[in-house]
Amino acid sequence: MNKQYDVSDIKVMEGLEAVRMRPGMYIGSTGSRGLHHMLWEIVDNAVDEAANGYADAVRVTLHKDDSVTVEDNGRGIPVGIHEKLGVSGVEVVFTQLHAGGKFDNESYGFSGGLHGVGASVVNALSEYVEVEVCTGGKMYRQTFRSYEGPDGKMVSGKPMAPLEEVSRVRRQGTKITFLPDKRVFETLEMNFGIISKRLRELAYLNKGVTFILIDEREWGNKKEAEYHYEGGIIDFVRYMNADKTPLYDEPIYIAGKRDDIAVEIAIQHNDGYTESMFSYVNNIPTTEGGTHETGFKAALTKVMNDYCRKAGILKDKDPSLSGEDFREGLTAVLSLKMHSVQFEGQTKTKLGNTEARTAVEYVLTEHLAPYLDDLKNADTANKIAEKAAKAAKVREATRKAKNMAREKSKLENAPLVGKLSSCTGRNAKINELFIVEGDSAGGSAKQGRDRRFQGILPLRGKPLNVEKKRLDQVIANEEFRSIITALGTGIGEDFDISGLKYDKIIILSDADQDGAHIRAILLTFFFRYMKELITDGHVYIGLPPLYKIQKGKEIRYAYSDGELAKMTRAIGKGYTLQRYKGLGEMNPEQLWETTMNPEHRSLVRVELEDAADVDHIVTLLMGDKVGPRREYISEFANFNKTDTFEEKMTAHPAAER
Ligand code: TTJ
Repeated sequence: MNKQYDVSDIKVMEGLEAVRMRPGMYIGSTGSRGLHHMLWEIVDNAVDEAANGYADAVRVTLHKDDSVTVEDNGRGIPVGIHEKLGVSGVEVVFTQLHAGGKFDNESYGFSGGLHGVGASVVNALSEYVEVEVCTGGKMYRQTFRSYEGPDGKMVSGKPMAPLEEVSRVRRQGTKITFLPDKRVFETLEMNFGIISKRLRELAYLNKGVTFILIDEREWGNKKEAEYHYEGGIIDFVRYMNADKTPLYDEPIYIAGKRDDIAVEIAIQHNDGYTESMFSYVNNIPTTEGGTHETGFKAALTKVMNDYCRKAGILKDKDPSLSGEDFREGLTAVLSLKMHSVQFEGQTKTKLGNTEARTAVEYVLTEHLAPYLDDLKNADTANKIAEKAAKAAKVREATRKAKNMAREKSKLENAPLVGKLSSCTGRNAKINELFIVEGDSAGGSAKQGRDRRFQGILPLRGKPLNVEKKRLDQVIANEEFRSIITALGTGIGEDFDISGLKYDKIIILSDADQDGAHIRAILLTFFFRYMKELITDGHVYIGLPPLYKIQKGKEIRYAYSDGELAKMTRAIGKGYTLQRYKGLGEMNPEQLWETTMNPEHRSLVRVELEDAADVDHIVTLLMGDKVGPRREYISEFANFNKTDTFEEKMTAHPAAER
């Protein structure tokens, strides 16, 4: 080790220690979200390499000791000595804040604006990181560690030695293994479902790249998933329409570039009424939409209206169709790759760059207009146009009906709130509304509640699945009408949060499949028609206990299997155990004590991402066809394809040189 190395070493350490002092600032939280964020930081680097065409496989392995390995078959992190810093590129990437991963911006192409904090942050928050780079026929290795120094101060992400050449190899790529530090994170348990879902999404967004997830944490129960889509977002759109009836067989696919912004669009209408738009920028979901979605909508409306006039579906005297009409039953994926991304909005998932709007408008117009004019696409074009024309007619009829209903309700002046038991207090800032599954649980809730501030609305059976319905049909549904009336906000375009009569809307459903389904339907309803309730944090899920443990006079409740195991261990022998199959099995006092009393209950606040996720999953689980549902359920099943990855790791053309 030379002097220079020591000097830069000290400077670097200060940076990483700052990350340790305030982990939340760099990865959001030290809970499960933050833990997964660590993985995404590393995965993003491998995906960048693949997105730029230098790698075609990315593999994630979850190990028994809670460490995680991420590997790709790309060019490898640079191993040469950095001119100014005097250490290898690998060391720079893992020890320099901000430089992490974005070591050489020129050669990096597009990378995510939000996720760019990178590898050095992961290093700072890991007990150890082992880096293996294969490039130019050689394998290199370096290890970093975090530990308590002799003075009691934490040393973070310190290189144990400079990058070392270890052997000769033929393949190329980068392999990172890291163990998140248990002194930083509340949990080290990564979630197979969350990771596989994200890897599948990445596979759709990066066509041709194979993503593999291996979970070897459980003895004798190795789980694997592999995702690879030659069609990319075309396959994504097909998949999302898989349990619906598409209006035409081939999705419309458009790709183009403008002002250094790469735009990719896939579109397919189904015979339903809802619009499902999934937009991404640099592989990051833009849940709140933004300029690119605005550009998409504007261009789609313009191009389609032009077509309708040309094709004679609209006559000169007819008014143009609205954007909504063309988006009825539309499933679309919009994916942008661009530099200097600006995210806005409450959850920083809304694209703000104005040039993105122009780019999408340009690319869509440029490609969609000739596509529609092409005679071999006439059938598709006409189906879209005719569906929109019909949607416009229905919209007009709905408007009339709504006006009539409004007039009528004004006349009668008697809001219908069927089975709602309101609370006596009038303070909307503290009042709570429990939406309860089933009449019997509803009855218990009514008796058990604190009527001063808790209102109860029981739901009979399953509410209407809003996924397949138009707004007027949703409004006509009795269950939803009582929810809408109880809340006092109106719905859809008429939604006005200032009318909200409750601070918390708490969904109480059974801890079984049906309960989950009902919860998903309600969340989808709120997501689609009262989104602000969710973004403003008014929607909660109540968690009833799963078990009652009684020993003598002492009664305790367990809310998870883990908690049950802990409790029964602590209690010892001679207890009785009751498993609650539904809310209805609890008497009013028990329901109050365990689930409704603000001092003891646990609630989960629903965040926009959760609701958007539900939208994803709901689309999947609620359709009429059985095929795709089965696919979803067996998605996590085993299939042995590891060897293909080894093949890919060595067979990539760039590897042979
Ligand atoms: C940078 O520009 C020169 C050629 O190599 C580029 C590079 O760094 N490629 C690269 C980085 N491939 N894979 C990575 C990478 C992979 C993982 C899993 C983690 C990290 C931090 C980087």
